[in-house]
Amino acid sequence: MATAIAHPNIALVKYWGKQLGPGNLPATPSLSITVAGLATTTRVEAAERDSVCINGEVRRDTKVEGLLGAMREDFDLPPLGIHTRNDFPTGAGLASSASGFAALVTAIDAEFELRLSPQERSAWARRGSASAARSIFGGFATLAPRDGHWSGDRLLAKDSWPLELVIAVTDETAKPVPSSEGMERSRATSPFYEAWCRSTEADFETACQAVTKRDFGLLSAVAEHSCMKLHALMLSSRPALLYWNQATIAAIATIRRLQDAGTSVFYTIDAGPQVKAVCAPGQGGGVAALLARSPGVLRVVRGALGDGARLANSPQPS
Ligand code: 2P0
Repeated sequence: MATAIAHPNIALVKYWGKQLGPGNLPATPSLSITVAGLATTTRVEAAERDSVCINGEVRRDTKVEGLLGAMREDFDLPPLGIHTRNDFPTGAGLASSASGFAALVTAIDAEFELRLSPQERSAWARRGSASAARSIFGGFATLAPRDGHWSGDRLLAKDSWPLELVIAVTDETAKPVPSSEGMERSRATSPFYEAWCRSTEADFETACQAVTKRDFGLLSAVAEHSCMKLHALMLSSRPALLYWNQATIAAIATIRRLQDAGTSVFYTIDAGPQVKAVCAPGQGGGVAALLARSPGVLRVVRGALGDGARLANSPQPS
């Protein structure tokens, strides 16, 4: 049996919306940071029938079933017993599906000696959950069209720009509307959807330049803009998607106060009420202390940039 570890990632230029047709292809390019400090560990083994056990609970998981069905068209895989554990809340806007599918594909690759390249593992992980394509890679990762097809790639190694992260957890329960359903709702109903897709391509180019140049001010501006546009898109869907709570808004205000005081920090928020503060190297301690006292914050989790998905006993992260 093979055991793999993967971390969630946090998008700084967001993915929200799929292309019509097969392959789970996003409608927009995205850029993320992979986050150490939160992890999914997944073990796979040949079994009598397929089964999925998440945090000790046996579940039916249609996304896992879809991925295994697609992989079996290309590879001779036996029925699989899949055991996965998250050391953070599942389905609460902390990207558990990203780390989950990155770990699952990495474990399957090792157990059945498929000899997939990181890009191939990323493409399979994308079939399970598009954001998972980015968690194959450590540091700064992208999922974007390249040479005529969609590809996950590493943009910059984690040690080249060791940003810090503080996650303000404001609600540990699972989100009311899953991301796949929410983004389809936005595609089908928001009058802003086309503008979102168009403008995200420009945001992606700007953010890639900001990361390459390690320009924190430019990255802050484009990442906060992408985040706010995502939530405007969600709010303009029918029925409206509102993932925030009062503590989310209070945490944004706390981060704005820090910015006004000269701290290099910006916020981003996904399909959930947690606020993620991205900090320049050395700024995480002060940001964590203030966010921990922000009204309604249950706890803060500090993180650094993490490695890509890898085997549990592998000394060399990919
Ligand atoms: C992202 N999110 O780029 C965006 C920002 C949430 C908000 O990717 O349908 O779980 O499995 O491909 O990847 C969440 O969506 O969706 C997500 P599927 P996924 O991180």
